[in-house]
Amino acid sequence: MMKTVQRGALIVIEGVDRSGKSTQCKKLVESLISQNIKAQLMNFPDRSNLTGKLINEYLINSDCKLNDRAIHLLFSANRWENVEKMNTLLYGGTTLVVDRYSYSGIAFSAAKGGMDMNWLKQAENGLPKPDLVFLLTLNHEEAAKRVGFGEERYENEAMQKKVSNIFSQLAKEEDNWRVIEASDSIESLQAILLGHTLDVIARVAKQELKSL
Ligand code: T5A
Ligand code: NA
Repeated sequence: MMKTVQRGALIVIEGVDRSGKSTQCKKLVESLISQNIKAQLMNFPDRSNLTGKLINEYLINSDCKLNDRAIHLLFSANRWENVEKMNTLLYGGTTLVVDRYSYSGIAFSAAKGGMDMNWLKQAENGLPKPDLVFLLTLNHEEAAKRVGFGEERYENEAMQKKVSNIFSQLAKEEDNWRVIEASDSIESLQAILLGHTLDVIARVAKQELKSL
C-alpha cells in the first residue's frame, strides 16, 4: 500500500514591530512539539545568511545608505535563499512557524512610498504561499512601551503607523488571514493562535502547497 505523504503547514505571523511576533512564534513551536507535531521556527530577515548580513547592517546602522528598491530586493532574496529548505521541511511533514514573511517585505517598502505595489509584490511571486497568516495588531502607544523599541531603523511612529495601515489593507485583500488584537496576555494570545494552527495543520495535510 502506498504511504500518503502528509505535508506540514506554513504558518506566518506578521505585525508591527514589538507586537509580540517572536514571542508567539517560539511558544507556538513549543506547543506543537509538545503535542508530538513536527514543527520548526523560521524568521525573516534571516540575519545568518549572506543577504542577512547586509540587511542587518542596514537595519542597525542608520548611516548605511542603500537604494529603497535595492534593500527591498535584498529582503526578498533573503527569503529566496531559504526556499529549498522550506519546501524540504514542509513536504517532509514539518510545520513551519515563520516570524515575518513577504508581507513585511511589501508593507515596509510600501510605507516608504515611491514604489508601485505590483512591483513590490513581484519579487515575492513563486515563494510558498502561507496556509495561514496571523496579523498581530497593536496600537503604537503600547508597542512603543515594550522593551527595545526604537533601536532599529523603521522603529518610529510615522513609519509604524503607515505599516500598520498597509497590513490592514493586505488582510482585507488576501485570503487565509486572521487579525488578532495583540494587547492581551501572552498566554491567552497563544491559546487562540494554537487553536487556529491545529485546525489548519489538519486541513492542509493532503493539499498541495500554493505559491505567492
Ligand atoms: N523588514 C522585515 C522589512 O523591512 N522587510 C522584510 O522583508 C522583513 C522580513 C526587523 C525589521 O525588518 C523589517 C521589519 C523590521 O522593522 P525583525 O528582525 O523581525 O525585523 O524585528 P525584531 O526587532 O526582532 O522584532 P519586532 O520588533 O518586530 O518584535 P516582535 O517579534 O513583534 O516582538 P517580541 O515578541 O520580541 O516582543 C517584544 C517585547 O514585548 C514583550 C516581549 O516580552 C518583549 O519584551 N511582549 C509582551 N508584553 C506584554 N504583552 C504581550 N502579549 C507581549 N508579547 C510580547
Ligand atoms: Na521579532
